[in-house]
Amino acid sequence: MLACFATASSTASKNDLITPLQPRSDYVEYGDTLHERLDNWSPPDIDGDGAPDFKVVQIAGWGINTLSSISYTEKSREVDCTSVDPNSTPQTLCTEKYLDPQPRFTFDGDGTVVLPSAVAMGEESNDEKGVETWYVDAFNYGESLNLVREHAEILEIDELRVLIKNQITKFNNNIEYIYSDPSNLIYTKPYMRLAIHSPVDIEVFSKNVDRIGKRVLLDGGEWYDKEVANSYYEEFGEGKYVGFPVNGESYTVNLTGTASGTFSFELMQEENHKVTMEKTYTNIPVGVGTRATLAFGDIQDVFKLQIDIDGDGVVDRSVYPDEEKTLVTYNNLIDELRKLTSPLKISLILKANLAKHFDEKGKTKQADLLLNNFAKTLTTLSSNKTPKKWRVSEEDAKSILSIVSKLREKYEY
Ligand SMILES: [Ca+2]
Ligand SMILES: [Ca+2]
Repeated sequence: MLACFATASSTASKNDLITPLQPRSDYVEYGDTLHERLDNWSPPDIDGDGAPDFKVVQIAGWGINTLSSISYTEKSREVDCTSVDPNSTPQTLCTEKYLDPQPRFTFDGDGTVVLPSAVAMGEESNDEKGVETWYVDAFNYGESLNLVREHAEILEIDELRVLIKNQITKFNNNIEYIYSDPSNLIYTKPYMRLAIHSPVDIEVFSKNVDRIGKRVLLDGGEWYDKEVANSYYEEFGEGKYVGFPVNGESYTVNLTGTASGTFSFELMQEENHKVTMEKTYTNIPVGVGTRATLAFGDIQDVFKLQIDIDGDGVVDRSVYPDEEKTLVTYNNLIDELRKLTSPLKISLILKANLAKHFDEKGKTKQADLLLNNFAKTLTTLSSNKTPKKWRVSEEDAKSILSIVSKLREKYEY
């Protein structure tokens, strides 16, 4: 690993992940020399009998999300044109390219130290070198006791203290959560990672109202709530990052606007160390006090972000992930309508076709008004007041209305 240090002339702050810094060559050399010494170190053989005179025990914590790297990708966002070019018309939107530093988290760590560093003297116990290696499964420990034991708190794990006692008393027995073979370290349940880019605050609540998010303390300091076992909350540059095990539980994500602009929001679900689902919401307009909520339980859920633009408690619009927006077309709507059994579907198909025609001609306002009228008609048709032979089932109406709201979404900008 290469450590970077600012040159004396650099003014970049430690939170600035964008400005490249010039590494100081003397520090790099110092690091190289130190690492070479550490790599070649082995427990000394004082009496010269060829065997080391004391034993080294390495203990590594595993299962706590640990920052392992930062990857940089070019992204674009919509901003007020005046921030790109001061001479342009205010309150028009321009596309700005920016560098997005995405932190990568790994379960192979204790929240601070990644596994390869913790077991740098060898991944397995090595009698010849006098090195013994043990792994503490802080993930499953945390899950069963519903608490978080990170790097600094690792000695709070009772089982680990038993291991240390056994080392001193030379007593051997199997201890729960403690392994000498790293292949025992596994998690197979779905894990969710969220990333959001300013100007938005994010907090997540579990069904039991356990919170993950930032809290500002009375003295102005900050505290990160991680009340869900094996969850994390981190901030890097402009981004805020949250992770938690899904475990079939339902979660609510609350977003609160802190300035006006647009934000992007990404969800990623992993299972067995593989990404099984990704959803992205880009360029969502936001203002101070705008609130957005997303409720979900598992992969099958519809990822509808409900937005209360003015923060008055009434949802003003719904936003679907980018992938779903592009998938929904007027033809999908018409196909669904054709499947209905109600003879009144003819009038719905006519309206849908007319709205499609307006859409193709770029008359988005007319298309939007017509879809609004369509939605009202459909709601009436699905109500109990409509005679049964003409009625559209509540279930059909719900799925058609969700297509309509996805189609209308693009007219709201
Ligand atoms: Ca010796
Ligand atoms: Ca509202």
